Amino acid sequence: MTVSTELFRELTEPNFAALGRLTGDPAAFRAAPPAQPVVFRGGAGFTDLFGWGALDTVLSAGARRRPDFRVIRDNAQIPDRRYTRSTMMHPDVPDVRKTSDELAAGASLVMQGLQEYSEPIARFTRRLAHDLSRPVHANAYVTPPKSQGFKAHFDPRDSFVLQVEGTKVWTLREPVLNQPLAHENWERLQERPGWDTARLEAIEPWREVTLEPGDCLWLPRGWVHSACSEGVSSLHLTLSLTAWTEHWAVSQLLSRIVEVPGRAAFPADFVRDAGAATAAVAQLRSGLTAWFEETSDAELAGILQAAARSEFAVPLHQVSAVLADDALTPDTEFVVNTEAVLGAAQRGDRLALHLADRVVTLPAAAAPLIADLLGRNRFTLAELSPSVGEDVVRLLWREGIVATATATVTAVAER
Ligand SMILES: O=C(O)CCC(=O)C(=O)O
Repeated sequence: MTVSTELFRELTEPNFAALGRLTGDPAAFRAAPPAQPVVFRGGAGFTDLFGWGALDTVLSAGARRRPDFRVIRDNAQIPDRRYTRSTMMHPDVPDVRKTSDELAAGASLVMQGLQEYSEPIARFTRRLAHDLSRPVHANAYVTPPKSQGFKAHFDPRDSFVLQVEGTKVWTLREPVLNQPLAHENWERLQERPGWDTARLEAIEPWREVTLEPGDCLWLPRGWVHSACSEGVSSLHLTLSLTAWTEHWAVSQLLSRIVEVPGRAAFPADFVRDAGAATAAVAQLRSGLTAWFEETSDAELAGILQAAARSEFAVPLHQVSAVLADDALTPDTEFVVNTEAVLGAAQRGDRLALHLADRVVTLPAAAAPLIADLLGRNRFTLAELSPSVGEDVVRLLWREGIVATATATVTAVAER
């Protein structure tokens, strides 16, 4: 069986479950993300993702360790010992009492990489990543009243800022470095001779915006920003997106291809002798040019697609998919993690589903069934057509493409 283009589209098409919550027109946004900051207002709020209660839980009983969290004051990181304590297991868990004291004195708390340890955020960021075909990283920023954590700076990633609690006034300035690359991180640039952080504060603001709970600010990479809380404490989430830059593509190609010119050593003379260095570079250039000419576009594209997929978060697997295998009944409810499938291709009579961490293959004839399942939010075995083998559902369950509908999974999946 040949899988049709239409079926391939159905297997991988974004359903905009997450991007639709953040922006007005997710399809238009995906096709052409705005080049300037935009505020999307009037959402139903984000406390289902992370709020004061979730913060308390991860800080006090979440077994988090540095650098999952850090405390900032006046643009500088406070030494760890002022807000951490030791346990029998770890030397660097949050000391909630000390952290609270620092916050009361005007410091800000940043929870980093929440997509790794908060289930609602893990699910939402995976969906957003699928909607945009870009991996998503999540931080939470907690700021006491009338305070500011960071001075004006910019980030090398496009971000969504989700105001969860309180209000925050954002001062936005036009980029000083156009479309910064991942390594052109502001904290690193600060260390460059001649780089003056204060000059960012001196730039005339482009706009000042106040974010209220439920508002979402789109902040393209490079835009200079700083934010100040108002009369009450503020909690916001920043979801930042990987940029698939040409710079990224070139470095991936060079690092992933074994046949790329590069095994030969440069002559040691190149360090002190400009002529030897120039000759070595000429040889490298001709090797690289020949290599690029000999390698097909499709081959290079395949390498880049695989490289990109490996940067996405792996599907949220349920260990019960293996341990509770026998407990499956016709009425067991499953939710569908459409976002687990990042790509699909046909290989002979097999259908290959590309996940972040592996490729799952099924008979190509199963493509319509898989497309049908991925189009659902939830299902029970009893609802599926008798032609659907239970073994296929079990395989998808083990791979994290479907999950049994526990209370948390259901609550998040249905928003
Ligand atoms: O809240 C702040 O001080 C700055 C937050 C920030 O830079 C961000 O969310 O990207």
